[in-house]
Amino acid sequence: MSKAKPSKDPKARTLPNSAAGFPSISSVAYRIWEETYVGRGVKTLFKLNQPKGFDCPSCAWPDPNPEDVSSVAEYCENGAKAVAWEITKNRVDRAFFKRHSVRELLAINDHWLEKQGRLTEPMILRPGSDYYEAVSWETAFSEIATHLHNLENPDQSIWYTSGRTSNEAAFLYQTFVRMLGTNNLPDCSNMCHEASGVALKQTLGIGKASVTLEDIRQTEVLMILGQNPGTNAPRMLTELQKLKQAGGKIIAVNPLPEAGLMGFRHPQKPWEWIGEATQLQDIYLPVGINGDLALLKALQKILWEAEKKQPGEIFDQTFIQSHTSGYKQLVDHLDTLSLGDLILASGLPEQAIRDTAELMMHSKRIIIAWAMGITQQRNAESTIREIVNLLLLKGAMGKPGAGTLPVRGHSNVQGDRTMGIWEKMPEPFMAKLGAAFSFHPPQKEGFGTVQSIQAMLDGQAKVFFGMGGNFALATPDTERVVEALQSCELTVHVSTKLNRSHLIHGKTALILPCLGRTEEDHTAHGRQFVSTEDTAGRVRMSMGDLPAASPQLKSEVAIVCGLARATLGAQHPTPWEDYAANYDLIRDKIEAVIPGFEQYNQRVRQPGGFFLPNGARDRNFQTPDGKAHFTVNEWLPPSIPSDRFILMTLRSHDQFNTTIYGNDDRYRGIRDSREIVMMHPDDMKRKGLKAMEKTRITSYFQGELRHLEGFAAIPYDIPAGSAAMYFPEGNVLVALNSHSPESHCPASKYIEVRIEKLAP
Ligand SMILES: Nc1nc2c(c(=O)[nH]1)N[C@H]1C(S)=C(S)[C@@H](COP(=O)(O)OP(=O)(O)OC[C@H]3O[C@@H](n4cnc5c(=O)[nH]c(N)nc54)[C@H](O)[C@@H]3O)O[C@H]1N2
Ligand SMILES: Nc1nc2c(c(=O)[nH]1)N[C@H]1C(S)=C(S)[C@@H](COP(=O)(O)OP(=O)(O)OC[C@H]3O[C@@H](n4cnc5c(=O)[nH]c(N)nc54)[C@H](O)[C@@H]3O)O[C@H]1N2
Ligand SMILES: [Mo]
Repeated sequence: MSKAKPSKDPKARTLPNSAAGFPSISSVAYRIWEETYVGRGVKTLFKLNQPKGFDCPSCAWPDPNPEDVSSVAEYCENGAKAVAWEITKNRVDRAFFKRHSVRELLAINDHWLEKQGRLTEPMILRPGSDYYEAVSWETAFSEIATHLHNLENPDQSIWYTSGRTSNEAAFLYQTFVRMLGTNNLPDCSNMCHEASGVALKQTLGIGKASVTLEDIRQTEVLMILGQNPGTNAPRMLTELQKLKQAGGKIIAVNPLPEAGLMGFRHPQKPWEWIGEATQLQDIYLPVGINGDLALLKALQKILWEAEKKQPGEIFDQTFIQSHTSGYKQLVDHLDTLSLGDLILASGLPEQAIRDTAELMMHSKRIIIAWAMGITQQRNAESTIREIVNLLLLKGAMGKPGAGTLPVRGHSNVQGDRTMGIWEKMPEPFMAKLGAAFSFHPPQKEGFGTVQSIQAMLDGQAKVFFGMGGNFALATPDTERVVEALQSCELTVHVSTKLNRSHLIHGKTALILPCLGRTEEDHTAHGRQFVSTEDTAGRVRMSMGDLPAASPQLKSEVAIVCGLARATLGAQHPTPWEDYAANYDLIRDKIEAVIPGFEQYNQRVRQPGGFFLPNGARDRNFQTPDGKAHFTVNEWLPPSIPSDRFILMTLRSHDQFNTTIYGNDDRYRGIRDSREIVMMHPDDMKRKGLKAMEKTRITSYFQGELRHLEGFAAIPYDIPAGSAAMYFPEGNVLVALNSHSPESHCPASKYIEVRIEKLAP
């Protein structure tokens, strides 16, 4: 991707050792001032995550109980940035598109594109033209319908979803797509927590977290692997602080000493801005990239040796006997492993691992949290199953203060999956969906994200539709994705802001602008609200209260209904117009199809909403034999040539996925550039690289080479042999076929690379 405004030379500074506090408040104040009229911004913040407000459009961290919500808003710096970004006063209208050709926009950076403001009306790019032009909603829908009717079969269309879409919109959307006749419903989850869903479903019968906020407050030990809460789930820090105050211990497993794990000052408690930050982590394990599997096995091995000496003292044998299967096979496997090899592969000092095991040995209430550092690996499912093994050995499942915590990303990514956004929904769901809408849902498994890209490249798919998101940038292997999208007959995006996916287009392209979370949604039936599901499985209502950014915006629900009518025809029996007017009717259908939504319309209106059933939370495991499963996972010590590194791609403090708010990464002490690669100082010396020198990076995958030039090397506190750069810039280096085996989650945190000095 070319960049019009090259960023300045990065300035690395002393690292902060705590997160939040005064700088984060001033950063929010600045952003609100910059993006909006002040009054509108501040008033809106106070509605965030409040019982009658809207769900924060940023992360999926669990919402507190209504009685725990203080009079001050429940928000964080990055949630506030996401809101400010949506309620901007800037507009991208038809005059904007007259001024700028697609070619010209392509040369400008992504921060600038989104910064231009909210999209205001539907736009079309006709074949051969370089300018988007305004188009009516009717024409837009009939254009899409015509393309769909021209396909040889519905499997030639791809229907992507990003995780901001509400339950109501997502449910109708997948219903429409399945009525059309395809299960091609890839989503951002395919690149995110897909591996967690797969591994947890196999072992515990449910692909979601088993704990709630209450549990986090009651746990003795919380282990956090591969997650950066200070930046990506800042509201989690408040809970970590409470846990510490209650005497709980935190173990952080991360190649980087992330500021949010080291210490925390509460941004809404000014008296904490001076003085000592709460020291958060008790043990910090600077694991090498992908050393987690070996670490988890090493911990189990040490615990097992102790259990052999004191039977029943270390493991919860009562739980194991009554609720699990596969215990014998697991401990036999542990006997075959060499502790020395495991410790070596983890990249950690033996004593640190022994200290961790010691802490776990004497604790009964343990929670393990994880995110992208674990899921975006080639062996993601195995590592997650090892997390489950460790918890099950301790009986730390389905009781207060114990369990699994895969921290979800997008604010409603979990709800979208519950609503059926998945290329392979199970048979009972399909049967009920068919019965509720009197049709036969397609049987054939659809494409996930990686398979969708391949299908477009192979000419098997010709229409791409994106319900939110930024497919061109978020997906792996950027150059091939560009080729894939450009080979389509039609690309369509339902979006709030201009992004690169609008510029990397098929022969015909459409932009359909929609309402955001913060905005009022009025229909013929009155003011509507939607609902979302957070990481802990709580479903609650979300109602925006700002006027729409433009009178021509439609809600995502209305867009799905309009498109469904245009495509399926005037005679089609589903009352799309009624659904578009009255969302209660959609919720009635959800109730009819999906277990756990009994009395949906009534319970979603209660303050705080309601929790979905969660078998693992109640030790009622929904596996074929009703037990939680221990698993034996293959383990091969990693072998990479000595001149190569393992590179991870991650988020800076100033972005939301592909939305780039700015070029700083405050908590890591990096300023003014995203075009950097973090390396251990010894590795830099070995490669003859001085600080800020430009590099040439080559990635290797199955004989394929990919290159990235000009990124500045920065000496950083990262294990030797590991390197880091930002997502999405690093995506050009991720091979499409480099993913985990079972869930096909792109291995964007495990890229084998060579890093050299760029020849002048
Ligand atoms: N402000 C903000 N909030 C967000 C987002 C955002 O972009 N901005 N994105 C949202 C989304 S969709 C998601 S999925 C989440 C993502 O939230 P995170 O998973 O926290 O996001 P990443 O930046 O990808 O960071 C992953 C962490 O894993 C560590 N890591 C990398 N490789 C390894 C490894 O091999 N082992 C271990 N133990 N650690 C490793 C990295 O050092 C980093 O700290 O956040 C959500 N919230
Ligand atoms: N290398 C690498 N690649 C990654 C990752 C990584 O860590 N490393 N992380 C992966 C992960 S975890 C994820 S979740 C994906 C994210 O992938 P996506 O979800 O596809 O990307 P986003 O950047 O979140 O999408 C941003 C766009 O969404 C639109 N938008 C914002 N709000 C709304 C709304 O309310 N409705 C609609 N319709 N549109 C809206 C805006 O136009 C904005 O430009 O990326 C993945 N890709
Ligand atoms: Mo994500």
